[in-house]
Amino acid sequence: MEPVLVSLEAGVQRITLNRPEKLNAFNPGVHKGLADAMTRAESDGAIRCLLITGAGRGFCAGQDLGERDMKAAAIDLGSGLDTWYNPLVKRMRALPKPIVCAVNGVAAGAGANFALACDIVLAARSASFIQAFVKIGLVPDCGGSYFLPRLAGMQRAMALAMTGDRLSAEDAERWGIVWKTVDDDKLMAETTKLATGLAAGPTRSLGLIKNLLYSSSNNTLAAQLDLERDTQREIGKGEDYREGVAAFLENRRPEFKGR
Ligand code: T3D
Repeated sequence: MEPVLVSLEAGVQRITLNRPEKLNAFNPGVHKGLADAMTRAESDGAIRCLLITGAGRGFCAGQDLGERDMKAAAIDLGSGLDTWYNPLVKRMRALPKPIVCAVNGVAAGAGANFALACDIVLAARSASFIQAFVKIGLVPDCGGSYFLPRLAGMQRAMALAMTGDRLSAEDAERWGIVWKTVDDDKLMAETTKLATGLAAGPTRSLGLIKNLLYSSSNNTLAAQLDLERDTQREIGKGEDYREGVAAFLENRRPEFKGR
């Protein structure tokens, strides 16, 4: 069974974590499948949006805890982060295309933070988020210590990380950790609709919106205003801007080409 399923339809590259019997925990096969999917998303102009989800009842239970040699004299967890998790998160954030996530079930440890690395996150009502690291004597990774305080605020982030308590999808929505909670049986239809709409959108604008918003975390207002100006100057030279204005003036739907 392929550990990651990848398909392309209507400009949406769907990436499904596919180890349902292990709640889609990360192992080398999953990492390799994700890295390959990212390489394709980076280079293939036909891909204009990514949709990430999990097979079965879980989204992703984080690192496969059966994969480490716990009898080894020294275990270097940093090398797995250097090789797989950190490049993945950096590539997701740098990809100039939207990444939508459908959290279909429990998301724990690196699995929870992998979801938070996506640009727009929808969750099934029955899904939940667990910063499970502390339960096994570790600390949040896969970007969790960066995303959580920014999304939920320091107090909530600290409590989630220190207790490892389970957060329901509805509370995650209330706290701003996910965009929307939807009924389980509507999750895929709703996420696919969103992703398909984004894939038909002005892809360059969407990529630059992503860059602008993520850059704002580290910018002063003055620097951000400059970045907005430079970005608007650049995107204003594109075909999609002309098409958008023409469609408005002609009272029709725009046909964006992503250029
Ligand atoms: O090593 C490094 O590289 C360091 C990096 C670490 C990053 C991390 O992600 S650390 C955190 C790792 N994840 C966890 O600690 C979560 C472990 N899992 C759980 O706590 C629970 O499974 C859940 C709360 C997520 C779900 O509970 P529940 O009751 O719904 O399901 P379950 O029965 O526990 O799990 C179902 C099966 O999946 C079960 O297998 P079995 O008994 O049916 O054969 C279980 O062992 C397996 N499974 C779940 N999580 C993992 C896993 N197998 C391996 N690794 C897992 N992380």
